[in-house]
Amino acid sequence: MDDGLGGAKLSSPTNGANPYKPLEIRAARVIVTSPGRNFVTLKIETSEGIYGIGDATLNGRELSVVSYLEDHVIPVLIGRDARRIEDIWQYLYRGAYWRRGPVTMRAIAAVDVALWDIKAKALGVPLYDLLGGKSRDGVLVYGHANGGDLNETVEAVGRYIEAGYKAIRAQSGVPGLKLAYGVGRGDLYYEPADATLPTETVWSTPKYLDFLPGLFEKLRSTYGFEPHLLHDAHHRLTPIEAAQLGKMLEPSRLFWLEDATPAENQDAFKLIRQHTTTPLAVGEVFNTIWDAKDLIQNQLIDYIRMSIVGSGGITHLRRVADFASLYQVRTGCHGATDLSPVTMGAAVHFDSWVPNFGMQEYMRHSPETDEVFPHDYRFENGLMFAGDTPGHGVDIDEKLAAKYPYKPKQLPVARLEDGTMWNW
Ligand code: CS2
Ligand code: MG
Repeated sequence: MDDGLGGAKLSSPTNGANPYKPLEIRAARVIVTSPGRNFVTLKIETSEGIYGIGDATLNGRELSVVSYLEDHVIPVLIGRDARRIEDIWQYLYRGAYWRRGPVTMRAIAAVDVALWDIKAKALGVPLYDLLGGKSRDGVLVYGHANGGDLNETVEAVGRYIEAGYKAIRAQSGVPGLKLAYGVGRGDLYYEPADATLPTETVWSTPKYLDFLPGLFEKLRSTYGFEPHLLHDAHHRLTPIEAAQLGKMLEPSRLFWLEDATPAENQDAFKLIRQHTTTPLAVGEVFNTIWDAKDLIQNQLIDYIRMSIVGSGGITHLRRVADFASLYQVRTGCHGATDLSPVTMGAAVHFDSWVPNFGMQEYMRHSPETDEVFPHDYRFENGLMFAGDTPGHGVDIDEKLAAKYPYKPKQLPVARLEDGTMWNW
């Protein structure tokens, strides 16, 4: 039937019955739990009884996001149609007036991921299908090998290779430095936020630069060039020191050198690029596309490490990934233990879809954490696989979560040997 205005009436597969009814947001609450470490989770419930959950954990500053959600976001969510993800995203971003930043963008991320979870559940599909379907079956992940010294670290990398990992990040204690970044208890778990007040660590770049190239030479001579090797300089170097390190590591052909220098001044990476071809990854502390725009546009990095929880959710990270793909920059999402299984679940769906996928960080959560957050993603032979449960495939056991009350913990700080405050 033609109404003469060109709006042809198409026959619908469900004969007009719209399975996809308005989903009014009826309630939302924040769940704080500490099964091994602190996590903040937002649960949104709708009129059709369909609920969604999103991660809002900001390591060492958790309660700031709890307040942002409870005092400022949840009151404006109630009554809205959960299907309108984009409008709610814009409402929370533009409507905040005070844009960006780790607290605001984590609060927005929690709402966003919960809404994508709800929409996928309402349509009965796994999240990757909503994003455009799988571009790959399994996503390449890297694990964290670390040791108190060179030999311990080399052995730890060996254990990861035996466990089927194809990519391993290697972090080691540095001779002459008591507490180096990335060195923790045992192989699988490392939680930096380990004390109620920040642990003071001492850093020396000269000691680190003397030691680190030797570690990767040893790793390559021991395991060859097949395993992908990664390293996190954790924002500790000046641009020229980062250039020196990148150059010294070139023969070891790293998959990436991460956070070589703080990136507030994105142009700082020009100096590094001038001197080395070691691939560069950055972005875990970024919150919006603006933190990365110049780095990507000027081809100053190879991997963008922004995460779903850190950068306003799937809605915003999709934009970052699409922008990065124009410059052949690939994703390398942050996935440390302080990003909850909810973020890991959503990330594996995102990674299964995103065309310019590079690598996913996978720092295992503790058994207690996995129990509180049942999930259907699985690790097999160096790859992570998304499940097919409708939604992002992660849930929260609220009764169990209540057994683990919040424990105030802060991230360490770093000072140079002369006492100067430095980057942890
Ligand atoms: C690190 C993180 O995994 C990484 O790449 O940079 O472990 C980081 O130190 C923590 O997420 C901080 O909370
Ligand atoms: Mg890092």
